[in-house]
Amino acid sequence: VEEGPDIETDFNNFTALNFPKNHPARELQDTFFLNARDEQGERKVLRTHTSPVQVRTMLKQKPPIRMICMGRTFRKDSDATHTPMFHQIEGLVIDESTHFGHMKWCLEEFCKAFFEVDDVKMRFRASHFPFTEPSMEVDIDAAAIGKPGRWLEILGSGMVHPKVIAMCGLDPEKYQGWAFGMGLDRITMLKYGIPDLRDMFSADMRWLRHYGF
Ligand code: 2U9
Repeated sequence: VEEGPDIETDFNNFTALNFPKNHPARELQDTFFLNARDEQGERKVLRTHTSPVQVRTMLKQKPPIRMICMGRTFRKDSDATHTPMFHQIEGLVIDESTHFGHMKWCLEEFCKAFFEVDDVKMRFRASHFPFTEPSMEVDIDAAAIGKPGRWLEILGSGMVHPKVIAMCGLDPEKYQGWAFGMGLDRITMLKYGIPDLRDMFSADMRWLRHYGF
C-alpha cells in the first residue's frame, strides 16, 4: 500500500501517464495549478488522480510490483455528484507475464467483497484512457445493490500502455501490467444510496447517524 503527496509535478501527474501537452485534462478549468514550478519549469498541480503514486513506485522499485494506493484527488468540478476534492483507489500490477485474465479475477473479487455479495455480474466496455491500451470501463449488474437489471459504472481499467512503462523507467519489451482506478466517493454513493455527495462534507450528525457511519 503506497502513498504520495497531494501536490505533484506535471511529469508525475500527466507526462509519465502519456497525456499529450494539449490534452483537455491539463486545462485550467479542470486542474488546480499552483504558482510554484517544478525542476522542469512546469507549474505544480494538485494531483487530479492518484496515478502519480504508481509512477513514483515504478521509478523507485523493480518488478514484480503489486500495489494499491488511495487518497485525496482534486478537480475543478462541483455539483451533486462531483466535489472539488474526492478520493480514489487505484491498483497496479507489473511483471513479465501478468495479463487481462488476472485483472478480471482481481476486480470481480473486489466487487464481491465491497458490495458484500456472493456473485456479481460484470460487463467490460471498451473505453479510452491515455495511460492504458486497451482500456475498459467496468459495469456491474445493480442486483449487487438490490436493483437487478440495471448496469452501474463502477471503475476503469486496462493494460498499462507500453509508453507509460517506458516513461516510468522500465523496459516495455520485458514488462507488462494492468491497472485500475475508481472513485471511492462514487462507489460509496452507489453502495449506500447517497444522492448528494456534498452531504459527505456537511458534518451533520443526523446525516451520519442516518447512514449508520
Ligand atoms: C500507471 C499506469 C496506469 C490507472 C487507471 C483508470 C483506469 C480509471 C478513473 C475511474 C473513475 C478515475 O475516479 S475516476 O474518474 N480511473 O478509469 N485508472 S486505469 O491506470 C494507471 C495508473 C498509473 C503508471
